Amino acid sequence: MKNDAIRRVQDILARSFWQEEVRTCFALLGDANMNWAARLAEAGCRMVYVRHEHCALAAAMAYARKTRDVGVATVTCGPGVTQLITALPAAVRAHLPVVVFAGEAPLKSGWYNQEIDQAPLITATGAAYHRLHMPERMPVAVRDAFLQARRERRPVVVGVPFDLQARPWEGPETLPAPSHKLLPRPSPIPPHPDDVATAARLVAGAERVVVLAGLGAAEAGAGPACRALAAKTGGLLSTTLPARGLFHDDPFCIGISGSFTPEVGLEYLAQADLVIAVGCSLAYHAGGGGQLWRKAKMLHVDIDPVAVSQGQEVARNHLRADARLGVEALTAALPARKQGWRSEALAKRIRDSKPDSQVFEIEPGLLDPRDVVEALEKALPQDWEMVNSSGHCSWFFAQMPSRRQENFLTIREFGAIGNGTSFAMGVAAARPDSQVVLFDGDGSLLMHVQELETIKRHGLNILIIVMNDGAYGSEVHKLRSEGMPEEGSVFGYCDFAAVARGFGLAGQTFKSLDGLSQRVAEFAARGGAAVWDFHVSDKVLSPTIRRAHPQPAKEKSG
Ligand SMILES: Cc1ncc(C[n+]2csc(CCOP(=O)(O)OP(=O)(O)O)c2C)c(N)n1
Ligand SMILES: [Mg+2]
Repeated sequence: MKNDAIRRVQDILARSFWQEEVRTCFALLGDANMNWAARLAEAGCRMVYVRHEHCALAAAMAYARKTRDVGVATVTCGPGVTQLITALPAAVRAHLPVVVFAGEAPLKSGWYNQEIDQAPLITATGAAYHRLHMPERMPVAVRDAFLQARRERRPVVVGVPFDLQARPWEGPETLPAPSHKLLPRPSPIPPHPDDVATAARLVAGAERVVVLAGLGAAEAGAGPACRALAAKTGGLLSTTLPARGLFHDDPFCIGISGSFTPEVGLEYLAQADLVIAVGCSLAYHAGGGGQLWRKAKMLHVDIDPVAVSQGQEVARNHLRADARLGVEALTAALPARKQGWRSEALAKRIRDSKPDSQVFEIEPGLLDPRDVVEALEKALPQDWEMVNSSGHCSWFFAQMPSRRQENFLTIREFGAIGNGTSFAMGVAAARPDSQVVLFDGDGSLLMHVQELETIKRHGLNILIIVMNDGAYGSEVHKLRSEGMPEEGSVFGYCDFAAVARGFGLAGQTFKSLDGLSQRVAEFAARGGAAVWDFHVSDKVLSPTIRRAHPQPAKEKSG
């Protein structure tokens, strides 16, 4: 018998999420969430039914980043909740607003096999956990969960015992106003004039300025202001990895700053005497652990400027302001335009240099990952949504300087592999009319390869590019550098084209780059999903690995 004759708590809970304007939910069902999920789906919410709970949450994270709204996922109690633990820390550190509807074990039972104390598990990751144990208050509690997720830009998990969900609803009919109607308008904060004057003196005295923008700058629409500041100081431009592409067409952009800095960027950052970091958290990796700009003073322009970040002293000069307003005020306060270190020759150098010029001897029949990326950079249409994943190969995939920031997503704050497919699914759900292209490693893709089925079933437009070195590249290079056996890090070349076909997707193996543009054109005409497997040599080491893990003499090449 269908149990919808009487109104139940789960009806109101589903309505509460609908009231919060949830129109997409990433879900994996079980006893403790399926009745709620069925009602949300009935209300008209698009449900993306994934094959692992981690992927539901990770997809919701990418969805949140892409839509600048709250991402929503749902999991059952116990084993559904424990699967969230790898994704949550990344969501916390990346400041992603996500709400997860989780079931909880029934309160009425003295014993339940899926029972586990969920709150400490969730709060250990830095996420918030709300126990919803008072049915009449649940609509307000859901609203409050969304309020917290939005205000603190943080994941919030709501746990609702499933016996309570099934109770008849005895509360009021009207729901509270949705969270976004209650939040104060976050107007951009202007800088204090005294701080602008101090910062302007610092900038005026510098000769070699780099303006480094992070996601905060992108979100504040500070890109043009940063370009103007760099132009007035005769300075160069750079971005953090997540903000890659903010200056994609500027001849004085030296690329990403951080672990993935290209050759030319390393050279110029080392000469900089002032780095103006705008709307970025100055995380450990963004400054190469303090190694990238050793000679430079730091000016941090941010709504929350910091002196110390992730264990390092990062900035002694601060301008507290919205990124755009702060940079505009600073530029206006500078005396006159200077030449700085800009020149035609420098622009040409940036334009002509390869991200990494080291020479390696590689095996016949295998590709150089740098050539793969260069060819893809030329061949892939400019309006495709790009998603970068993890692993050693991410150094290479990061080198696509012509791509615009609006079409780029990467979330790496917990350093986990295995997220690429989920992030791509989140982007595909957020931009259903766009083609998404995911760049992933073979190990990372295999970690959640079951999601190829989700991609197929939901008809998501995702082209997966696998940089297949037949190995956990990050591990094999480190083991080799220590003269250790490679066991456990080298697996051989998994046949991803066949794997893709097994899931009903198109699959193709690339051992040569000939005809790549043609393949791209054919795929673009069709759209949809496919897996393209590029067999690359594991003899090509990224500059980051070469610096941190020098190889034994016999392994050295070039
Ligand atoms: C969840 C998780 N498990 C293990 C690791 C350790 N790890 C870092 S990179 C990597 C290898 C990834 O292999 P692949 O995706 O093929 O990329 P590659 O490094 O080969 O380019 C591993 C196992 C991790 N970062 N995250
Ligand atoms: Mg690999």
